[in-house]
Amino acid sequence: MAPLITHLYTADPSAHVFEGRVYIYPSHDRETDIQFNDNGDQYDMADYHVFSTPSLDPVAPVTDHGVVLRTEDIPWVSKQLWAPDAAFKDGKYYLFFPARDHAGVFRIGVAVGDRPEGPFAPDPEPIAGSYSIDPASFVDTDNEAYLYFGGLWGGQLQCYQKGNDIFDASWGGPKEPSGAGAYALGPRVARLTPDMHQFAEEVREIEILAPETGERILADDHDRRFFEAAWVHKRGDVYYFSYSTGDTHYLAYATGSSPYGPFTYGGRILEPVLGWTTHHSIVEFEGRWWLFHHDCELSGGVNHLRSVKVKEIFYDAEGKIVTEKPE
Ligand code: FUB
Repeated sequence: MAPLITHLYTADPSAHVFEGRVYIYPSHDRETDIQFNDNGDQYDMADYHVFSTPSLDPVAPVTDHGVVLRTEDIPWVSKQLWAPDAAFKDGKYYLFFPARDHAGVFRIGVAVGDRPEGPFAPDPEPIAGSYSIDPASFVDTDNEAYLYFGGLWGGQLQCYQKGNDIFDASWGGPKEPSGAGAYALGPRVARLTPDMHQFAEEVREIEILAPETGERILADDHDRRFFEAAWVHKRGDVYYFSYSTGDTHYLAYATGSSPYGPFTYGGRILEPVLGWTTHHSIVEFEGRWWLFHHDCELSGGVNHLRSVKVKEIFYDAEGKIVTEKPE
């Protein structure tokens, strides 16, 4: 399967259907001299482009709407514009993005625009109480909006084990809980205020349960534990929470009956692609379901130079997602 975008490296695609077109909000990967490490310092992105296409079958030429936000536009950001997402609510478009602040701590920002392709004007401060990476917004059918986030290792989620507002720098770097009986850290969620600029409540930890025990997935269960790349979609009354397992390189999902979870592990969506990271979104377009993801084929396997792809996904009669192989 060919990459959707070949004139730039793009990753972490968040896809949404706005005004009858599919809009893609990816990270913009770039070359760097920074030494590769497990903290992800080589993912040194500095701006965002927005892309769109009117058709997925076949994929019509993808339009690059150009740069919509850059590091120097955002007063609180020092570096690393990582995986973004977008939302539409009450006539406005919102771009959510993680980045390191001037103390080197990841926070999540919001920018607002009148059009899906931007431009987006950022708030001067990050969302109060936000931390870690990979924001994913979800506007429910009742028009309530939620922001999911979190990522291990370089994403710093493990630094908040003592509380939402306590950053423990001793857990910085490629670390996470482990050992007999230790539970995996859960992704985070908070309902957003009606204007989408702040959290409307205390950030909550989401539980992802093992179906065979009904208990939280264990920290050492790296094939199934949450690592990063949260995404939520709803099919009928079922909420699907999907994510990357990080160092085991799967896209996995869990299901529940509330946007807050708990979610019960359901299986894999995509087997490992070429490249260390895997990150995705799932969107319904013209009655079919599509998985946007990335791999490193275009760069010949360079982990931080990724390219966005799309493939159709399918559900079985019980609503389980059929596992796909990379193409
Ligand atoms: O693109 C930078 C980081 O790599 C993202 O935030 C993670 O999800 C991983 O894809």
